[in-house]
Amino acid sequence: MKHLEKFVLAALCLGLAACAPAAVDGKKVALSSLNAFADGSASTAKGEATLVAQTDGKTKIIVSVTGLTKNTKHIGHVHNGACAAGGPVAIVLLRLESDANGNATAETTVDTAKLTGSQYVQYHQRDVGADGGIGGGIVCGDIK
Ligand SMILES: [Cu+2]
Repeated sequence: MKHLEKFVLAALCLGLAACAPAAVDGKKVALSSLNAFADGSASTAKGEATLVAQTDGKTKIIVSVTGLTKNTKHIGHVHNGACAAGGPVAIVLLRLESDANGNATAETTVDTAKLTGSQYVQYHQRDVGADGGIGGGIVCGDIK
């Protein structure tokens, strides 16, 4: 019985794009500059997000960004939709904290089932402030 259940599950996974680990594992998302930094200057941030399947079935999203203002904090999300059109938050990512050279990395382990449909990775002008504001996006990439 156990074997049959496993076989059925495997067969279902082969037929469904939503069986996500195989679908997103190894995917690389190019992150391009978007809009302006919090000080109003044009964003020079760019980088990459890499999606890596974990042994527990979750997915690690590894974000690496250069060109940030030094020593700044930025909250990020996976949003539903596309960079060009925007869309609601699907997953909150760990913040980027830039070093003295404007480089930052962040690794967030997420529920793979939440990575579905048209989505994009975006980081914002600021960390979440006392007013809850985070500003517009400064770097963005569609997950394709
Ligand atoms: Cu966001």
